Amino acid sequence: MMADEPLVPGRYSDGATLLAEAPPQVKKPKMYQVVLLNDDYTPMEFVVELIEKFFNKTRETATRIMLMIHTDGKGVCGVYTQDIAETKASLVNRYSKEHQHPLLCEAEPCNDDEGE
Ligand code: TYC
Repeated sequence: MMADEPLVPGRYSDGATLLAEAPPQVKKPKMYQVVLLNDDYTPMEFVVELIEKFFNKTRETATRIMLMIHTDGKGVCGVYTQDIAETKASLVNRYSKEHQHPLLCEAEPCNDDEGE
């Protein structure tokens, strides 16, 4: 690299390449909400225990979420990064199947401009 060339990223006449500094990686990850869907068959007690077990909620919070799903059709049990949300949803679906309940769990992207 020649002394009188400005120190900017690019190719220099001597064949040297100066790379630009990477921009800081400070973007917030996109978040995903894990929702449970209502159905007519899964017992309320099973849903409450499942929410306590997989989403680390107290019995009171789990009961409130379960009743919200029961009346509104679905409800958010937790918000996580994509990997964790999708893993939780499949673990919950496997657990429900193992117990012969039709309960369905999904991971869906959060609305970005909510709560900002
Ligand atoms: N609707 C169910 C019942 O009356 C209870 C239930 C709640 C099922 C939440 C699923 O995600 C659910 N037994």
